[in-house]
Amino acid sequence: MGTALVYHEDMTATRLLWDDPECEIERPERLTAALDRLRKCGLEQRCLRLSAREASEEELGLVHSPEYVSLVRETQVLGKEELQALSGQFDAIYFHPSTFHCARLAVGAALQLLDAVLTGEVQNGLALVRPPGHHSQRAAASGFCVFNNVAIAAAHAKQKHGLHRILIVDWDVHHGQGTQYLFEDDPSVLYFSWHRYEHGRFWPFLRESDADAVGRGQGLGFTVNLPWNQVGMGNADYVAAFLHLLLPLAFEFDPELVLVSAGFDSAIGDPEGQMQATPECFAHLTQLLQVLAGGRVCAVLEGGYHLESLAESVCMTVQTLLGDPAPPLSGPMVPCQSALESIQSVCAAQAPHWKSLQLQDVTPVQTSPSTHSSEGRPPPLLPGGPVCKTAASALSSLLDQPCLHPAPPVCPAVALTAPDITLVLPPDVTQQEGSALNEETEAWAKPHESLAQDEALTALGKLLYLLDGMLDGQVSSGIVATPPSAAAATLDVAIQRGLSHGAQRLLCVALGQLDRPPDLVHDGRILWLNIRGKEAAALSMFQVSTPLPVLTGGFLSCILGLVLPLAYGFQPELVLVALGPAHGLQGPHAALLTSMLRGPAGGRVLALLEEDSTPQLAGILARVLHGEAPPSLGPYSVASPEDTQALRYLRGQLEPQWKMLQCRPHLEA
Ligand code: Q9C
Ligand code: ZN
Repeated sequence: MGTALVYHEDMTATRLLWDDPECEIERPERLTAALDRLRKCGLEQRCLRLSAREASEEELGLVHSPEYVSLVRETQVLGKEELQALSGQFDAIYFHPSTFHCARLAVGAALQLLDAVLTGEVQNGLALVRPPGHHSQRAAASGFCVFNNVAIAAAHAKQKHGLHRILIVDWDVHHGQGTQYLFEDDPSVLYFSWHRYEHGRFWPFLRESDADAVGRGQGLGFTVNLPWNQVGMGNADYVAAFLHLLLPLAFEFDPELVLVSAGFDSAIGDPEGQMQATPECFAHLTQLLQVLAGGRVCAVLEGGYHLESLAESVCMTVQTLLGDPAPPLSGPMVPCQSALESIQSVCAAQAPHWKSLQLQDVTPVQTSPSTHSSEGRPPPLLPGGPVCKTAASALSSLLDQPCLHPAPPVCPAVALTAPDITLVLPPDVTQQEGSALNEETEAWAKPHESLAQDEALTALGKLLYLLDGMLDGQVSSGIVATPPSAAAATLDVAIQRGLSHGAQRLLCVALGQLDRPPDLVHDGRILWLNIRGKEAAALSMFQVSTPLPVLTGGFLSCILGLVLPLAYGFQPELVLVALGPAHGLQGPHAALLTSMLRGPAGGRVLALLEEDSTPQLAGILARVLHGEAPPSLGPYSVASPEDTQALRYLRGQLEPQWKMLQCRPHLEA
């Protein structure tokens, strides 16, 4: 359905006219660097370009006082001295004669994006704006922000489009206190922000940025603050926060729209944030949000002051909005202790307000000192220390390449044997697909009785063809339908073929009656996860089985609390999702699982389903593999005690090996 990119060149006009070390980082080049990179990577050309309009004063009045709007309007005619004097009345603010015009364009850009998404003109989009917005309050500018772009967009979505549930995700490294104040008693806006906090010693130095600020009155539980108490938070910490905290809440909230306060000062290299997350991490954060609200995601730029890091992170975000799979994450996927302490303190503060968090045990895990010493990475060091040097060199090697992920992406392919399913197939795959049914296929089929039938052999030929395409990088993902009797054998061949092709890590998610092939190697190259095992069991760290959870809540906590942490920790080259006999999954659930498994595998997901599956199921899987949003699961229902018990048991068993499962810190015994 498309991705909008909203921009206007005039937003480069506002700039600092005097000496102020605190404000000089917010400069026009931020926008031009981001836009240039989008062009060079061919991403801008793939978007629907919208030219930003100015917001009306009525629209500004949705969240700002008339007196404040007048004050900003009047800055247009002030001289430099007067501008400087007025700026001094606010915290970290500069005004320029063009500020009012730019700030109205910034709001207008957010509104245009929102309207394009909510009228169905596009699926999602990004507004590239200056000045940023999330520190701006009803009657005050703050932290480079003049009008609160995202807050006005949320108010407009409620007022003009009649929306009832809006999720704001603020991944900027600063606390968007302005947005928090504007919605703190409003249960129709769930505001989530993570931010550098350092126990209150980082700007804006507010007590109400801490985890125990959860909203007021009707809005209790609809403000979610995740304070980072150390610098150096990285990919594992950000992904863990999404899996264990934000996404459970977000699914329970069931938003109609996701607004992102998309600041990239939380990325590696940024002088303000001092964090370590690489640009690819923003592709993953975006992809994780796209499973909400039917994929209606509007991202609006906030901070981001390292031009290269900012530009690359913006590209990652746009590329993912366009539906391309997120590139694999680099670095060890082990959240640090400080991050886990923060996540756990938010869970404790929010648990009274959210059923989805009550599943989590809030007491820290006891471990022996010996296991503890071997885990995790060294604690982040202070600015100027070795960690920063590492970050800087990692960043420069990362950014040496002018364009990391050129468009267009590799296409997904679909090979279905069922004739009544009409889907668009990449022509090169469909035409050659017959040739895969050759002696090699027969050789692979030979050991399996169930593959002797013509039908099964045809399906196997298609599977081998797709699998080779995926392993060679010509095809990103695929679907194969097999006769029900041949599902297990086909899966077995797929695994063997993957291994013989040299795959080092293969994740196999088997739903329904599919047993782990008996002759499979136990050397860590295969992570076997059976959902619908008879009971929860971890036979080894590479062989896990869990019952199929019954309700939506149980299914979600299984995906977010088990499947994805394992998958992100394993970092597979390829994921096989097999919907075997009696898998019992409904379309939306299967689509969600398949869609989310694209993340940890760089998009390389091969789905196997049974030939007698409905065309709807095959169609829905083909669409999510192509990057479309899965359909909404609808209202949240809580997990059953049995499902919660199974999940807790498996987590307890597997946490020592798979650190992404952790959502609480480990205490020294
Ligand atoms: N060194 C945004 O990112 N200065 N605003 C903090 C700490 C203010 C950031 C000084 C930072 C404002 C939108
Ligand atoms: Zn910021």
